[in-house]
Amino acid sequence: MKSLKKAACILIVLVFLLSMSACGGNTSSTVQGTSTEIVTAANTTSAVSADPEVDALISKMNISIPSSDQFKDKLPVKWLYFGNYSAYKKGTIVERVFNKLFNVELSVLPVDATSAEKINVVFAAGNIPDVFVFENPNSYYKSGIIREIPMDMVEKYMPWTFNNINSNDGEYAWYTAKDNETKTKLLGIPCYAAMGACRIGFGLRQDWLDNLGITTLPATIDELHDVLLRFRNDDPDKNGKKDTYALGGIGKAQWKRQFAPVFGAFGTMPDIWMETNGKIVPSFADESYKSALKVLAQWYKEGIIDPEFITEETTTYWAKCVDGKIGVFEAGPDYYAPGVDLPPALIAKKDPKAKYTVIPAIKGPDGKSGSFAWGGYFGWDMMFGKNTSDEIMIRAMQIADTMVSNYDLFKLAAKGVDGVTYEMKGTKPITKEGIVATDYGFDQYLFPFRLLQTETIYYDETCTKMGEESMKDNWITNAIDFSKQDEQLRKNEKYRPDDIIKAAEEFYYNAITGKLDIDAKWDAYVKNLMDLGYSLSIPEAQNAPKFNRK
Ligand SMILES: [Ca+2]
Repeated sequence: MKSLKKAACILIVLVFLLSMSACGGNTSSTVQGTSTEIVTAANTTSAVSADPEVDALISKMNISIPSSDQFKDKLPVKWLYFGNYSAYKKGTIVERVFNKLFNVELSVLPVDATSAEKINVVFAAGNIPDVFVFENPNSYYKSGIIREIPMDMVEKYMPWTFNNINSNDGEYAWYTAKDNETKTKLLGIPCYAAMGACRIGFGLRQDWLDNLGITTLPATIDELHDVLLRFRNDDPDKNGKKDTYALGGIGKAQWKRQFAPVFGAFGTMPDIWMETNGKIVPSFADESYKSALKVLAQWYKEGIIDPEFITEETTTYWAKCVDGKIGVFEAGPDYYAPGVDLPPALIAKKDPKAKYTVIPAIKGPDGKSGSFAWGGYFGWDMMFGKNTSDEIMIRAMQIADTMVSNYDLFKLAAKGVDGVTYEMKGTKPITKEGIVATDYGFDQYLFPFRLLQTETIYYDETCTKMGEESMKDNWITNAIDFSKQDEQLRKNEKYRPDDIIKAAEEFYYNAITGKLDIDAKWDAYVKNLMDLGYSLSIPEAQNAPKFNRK
C-alpha cells in the first residue's frame, strides 16, 4: 500500500519524537522467552584481557547467550543504525560489553546516518556495513548494497525473533521484507514496534462523564451516540454555557484516520482495499463506508462534531482538547505518556480532575468493531552488506536475537548504563543532562524489535498497559496489500490515484457536513471514482495478496 509506506514514515517520526521527549521505560524484569540460564560469555579462548568495568556490568545482567562454543573466532562486525555517528568513538562501554559477550569487534561507520545523502556517499565509496537497520531494503538490493538472507538461517540463529515475527502478523511482515520482483528472496529482517500495532482509540473525558452521572462506559455505537449528545448538550464542563463538542478533526492532513473507531464499527476504514463477499473492493466505494458516513453526517447535524473539523490542524485540535472544548481525544496509547506535551499530560497538569478514559473499540450494528493502527512493522529491516560473510551475518544475528529477547541487554544498547548515562525516574530511564550517546556507545548497536515489554523503555507502563488493552480490539481482517498493483497501474495514464483521493476527500467532507445527500449522490460518486481509475484497479486487485491478519 502506498499509504502504508507513508504511514510507516509517520510512525517512525512519532516513535523518535516520543523517545526523545523523555518518556522512558520501567524495570519490569525480563522479556518473554528469555531463558534464565546465565552463561558467562566470550569464550575465554581468545584471551580477552580483563575489563573490570565490563565484567561488573555483565555480572549485573540477567543474560544468556546462544552457546559460547559458537563464538570461538573473534569476528569484526561493522554496524550502522539510524543516528548521527559522525562523532563515533571506538571502545565505549556499551561496545565493550557486546565485544566481550559475543567475542566480536564491533565498530560503527562514522557517518550521519540520518542523512540519506551522506550515507549514499559513504556507500558509493565502497564502505558498506555488515549490519544496517534502515527502511527500503528493495532499493538497497537493487543498487547492490545488501545481500540475500536465507530464511533457514533466520530460523536457526534468530529463533526468538523468528517466532515473534510469526506470531505477530508474520505473513505480512515477511512479505514486506522480500524482493519486489519475485517475492522469493528475503532482503531484511523486519523490525517490529508493538506500540505501532496498538489501535487508535477514543479517550472520553472521565470528569465530564462524572459530572453527567454516566457510570457505564459506552460499548456500542448507539451507546456512544448517547454520551456524545450529552457532551454537546448537557453542559458537561458545568460552566453554564453550551460551548463543548464531543468530537473534533484530528488534523486535515490525517482526514483518512479520523473517527477511526466509527468506521471500524462498520468493518471499514477510508482508503483501504478489502475482501467483501469474495471480491476485493476499495473501501471508498463500499456500502460499509457509506453507512459510516451516514452516521457521521447525522452526528454532525446534531452538533456532536466541531464544524471546524474540516480545516483543523493537529495542533489546534490538541489545543481545543486541552482547553476542554472537545470531550473525546482520538489517539493511540503512546499519546498518554506522562510528562510529554500532549493533551492527556497537559490536561492533567492544568486540572488534576481532568483525565481521559479510553474505551475499547465500539461495536457497530452488525457487532463489528475495529480501529486504525499505523502497523507494528514500520518499514524498517535489519539488512546485511553485500560482501558480509555467512559467518559474520550469523554472529550479528545472534547478537541481535539476544539483544531483543533480553530486557537488560536491550536497555543497555538503547540507553546505556544505569546511574551513568541515565537515571530511573519512577519506572523510566531518563538520559542525564549533558550525556552524549556516542561517548558511551548507546543507541548505536540496535536492532529495534520491540514487544510491549521493551516498549516500556521508550514509553512507560501506563502507555504499554493501554496498548495491551487496545490489542484486544479487532483487526479488520480482510484488508489486502495493493502496493504492487498500484505500482504497476501508475504506468497507465488512465489510472489517476491522486484524483481518486481528491474526489473521495471532497465527497467525505460534503457528505458529513450535509452539503449533499449521501444516498442520492452515492452512485454518481462511485461512477466518478471508477472513471478516475478504480475500474482499472478493481480487476487488478483481485490478484493482490491477502494476509491472514490476526
Ligand atoms: Ca459548557
